[in-house]
Amino acid sequence: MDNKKMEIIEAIKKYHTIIIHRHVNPDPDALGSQLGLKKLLKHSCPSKEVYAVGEEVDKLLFIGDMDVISDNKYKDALVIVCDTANISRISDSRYDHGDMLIKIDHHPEYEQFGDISWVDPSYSSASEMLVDLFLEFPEGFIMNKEAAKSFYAGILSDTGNFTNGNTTPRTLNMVSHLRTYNIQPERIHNSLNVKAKNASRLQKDILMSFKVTDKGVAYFIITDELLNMYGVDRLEASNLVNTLSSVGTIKSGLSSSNTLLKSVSGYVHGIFPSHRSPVNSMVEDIHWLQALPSIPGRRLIMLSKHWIKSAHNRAFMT
Ligand SMILES: [Mn+2]
Repeated sequence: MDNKKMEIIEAIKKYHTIIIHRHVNPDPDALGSQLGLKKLLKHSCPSKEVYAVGEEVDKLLFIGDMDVISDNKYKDALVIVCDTANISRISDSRYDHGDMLIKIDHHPEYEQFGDISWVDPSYSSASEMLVDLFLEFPEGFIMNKEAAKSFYAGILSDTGNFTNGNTTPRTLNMVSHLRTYNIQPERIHNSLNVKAKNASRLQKDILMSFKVTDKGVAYFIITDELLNMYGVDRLEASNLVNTLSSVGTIKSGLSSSNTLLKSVSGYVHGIFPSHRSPVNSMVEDIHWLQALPSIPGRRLIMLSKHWIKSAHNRAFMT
């Protein structure tokens, strides 16, 4: 039995008030892990006070909404931060006002924080970590349909609908378990993948105008001007990140890839699937694209340079 998992379970059992945070600009895994955890704990331990805090994203409200809580709730509380590699990206700065802090994350360790830190990049998503955690402790923790839906949304999104290389047999086992709660995968998929009219038009522009480097990397730069022109916001644009993933004829061998660059909101996913290393030093300038070694199948969308810069300033990639 993994010690960290045991320590986390003990802490959850011990505290009456549990406040769950995740990263700013939340994606479906940030919200899915945060809200899945909240729903599972509320279902399993109804006497506990469990809260999820942070900004809300209209498009992802189907996963659940946030709690607005006063500062004094943090007194003697356990705070759990999901899916967040570094402190500056935690949504709601009160994360350190509790009595104990736990980090649960699947990104490569960038900044250690928390009294307990469970970081394991072998998981596809923070949602998968939590499903795995509670499956190991069935005596105190019970999944329900609502929690399963949240976790499913997180896993679906972070695995690119189970097409990325981070989809392991364990991932599918977790999903298989979640499916027994009568969730409706098609509804979750549709909710995650619905695109507004303007985003669809931008996507068409990407497909018509993407460029390819001499290393065989397909990319497209979305500038702020382009966003304004199409009337698309950053979150909507971030959902287009897989647009070039089906471009298979740029160079032979491209079809085997699962790599992509997701730079909106400071994310870069899976550029180096074998190392999973942070690429912070590489995003200073657009020219790094030219310097990338030729890895069969790499494709990416680059989004506004401004975001790449801010990702660099945060000096970490997820
Ligand atoms: Mn994640």
